[in-house]
Amino acid sequence: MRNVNNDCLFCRIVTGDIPATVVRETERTLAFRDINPQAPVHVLVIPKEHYSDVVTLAEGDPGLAAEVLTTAAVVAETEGLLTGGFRTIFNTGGYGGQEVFHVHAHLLGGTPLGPMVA
Ligand code: D5M
Repeated sequence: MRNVNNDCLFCRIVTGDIPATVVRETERTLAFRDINPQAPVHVLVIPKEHYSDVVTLAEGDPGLAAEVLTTAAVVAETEGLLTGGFRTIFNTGGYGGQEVFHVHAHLLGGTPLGPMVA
């Protein structure tokens, strides 16, 4: 596999070195529950390859960026979020509040989330 960073927490989840509650796996993506959920459903969707953020992913492999979104959409359906709606967020960089520098989509739902606030 290209682009693996052994110092990266989420790369180590992909390899199985660190456990996670996986809800969906495809050839190139992984979806697992956030360890610190901010909503009744809080799933992180990542590409298995290491890209630090959504910008490097979109530039480096736009097809893989689309696969991350497709996996998020399928998980939204399997988690029962399509009726009520849900939120998908990519935190990017310091001002964006990104703490883990392996790109991940937050998929949040299961309750009314209200308007976005900074
Ligand atoms: O979000 C990083 C997210 O990663 C944050 O919501 C906690 C979550 N996290 C951190 N460690 C783990 C493990 N081991 N399993 C599952 N979820 C985890 P950010 O957008 O970078 O601020």
